[in-house]
Amino acid sequence: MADIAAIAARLDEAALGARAIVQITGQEGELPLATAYEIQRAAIDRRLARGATLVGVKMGFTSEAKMVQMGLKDQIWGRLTSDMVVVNGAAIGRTRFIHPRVEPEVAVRLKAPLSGEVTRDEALAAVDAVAAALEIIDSRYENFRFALGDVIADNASSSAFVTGPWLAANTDIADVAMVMRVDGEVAETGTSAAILGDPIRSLVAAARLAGAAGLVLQPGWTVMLGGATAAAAIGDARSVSLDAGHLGRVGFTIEGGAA
Ligand code: OOG
Ligand code: MG
Repeated sequence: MADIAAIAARLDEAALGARAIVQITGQEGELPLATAYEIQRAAIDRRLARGATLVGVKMGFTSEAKMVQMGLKDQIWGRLTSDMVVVNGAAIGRTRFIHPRVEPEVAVRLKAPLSGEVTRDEALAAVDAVAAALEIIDSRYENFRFALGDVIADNASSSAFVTGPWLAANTDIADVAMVMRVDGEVAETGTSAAILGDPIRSLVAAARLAGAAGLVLQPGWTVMLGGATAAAAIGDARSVSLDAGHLGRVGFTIEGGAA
């Protein structure tokens, strides 16, 4: 039986100190997925106890490119907290990360609660606004290596996120061309259609998966629908930007650390 509180504390401290830990699977045997989600919640609860608030959820492994890159196929989800928010165009410190990677995504903001089995139309009706977004993932495990239970416990590797300008809910997000640049060089190109063939399906999945864990997606929350392409390593880069056609631009700069 895994010690949920102890593992949650280890993951929380790894994130706080930007220091990698060895993966849980192997050390403590297989991590059942339900236990992994309990660890995730316990680790995030520690953050909430320090004053952060829940601001949404993120989906993971919703595109083929991400499944292939990480060798895992099941959709996962994690929690977004207020201390993960990066303002579009802002500078972030390199030292808060271990080995950060960045992904081009689409985000939605909700105007109504959403939970459990919902139809595509019900999900759409709960959307207040849409935006292009970047997620910074930073696995707390050494070498960015993990089994499914590990990455779920580690809040689906999420570390920070940036949303571009919020646009009307009826803005087309189904097939938006995306060009992500790291230090001005094209790192990944793709389309939002890579997100489950239709990004709104990812919102339907978020309502179902979070609902199964007893979490109701709340009005005002952001839902990150998942990377449209493989993630790109940030390394010593100083800037990341995403051009997402009619969804506009989103980006951030990185300061401090090795360069
Ligand atoms: C897990 C997070 C996956 C996505 O957008 O697919 C994810 C990872 O790759 O470390 O955020
Ligand atoms: Mg992601």
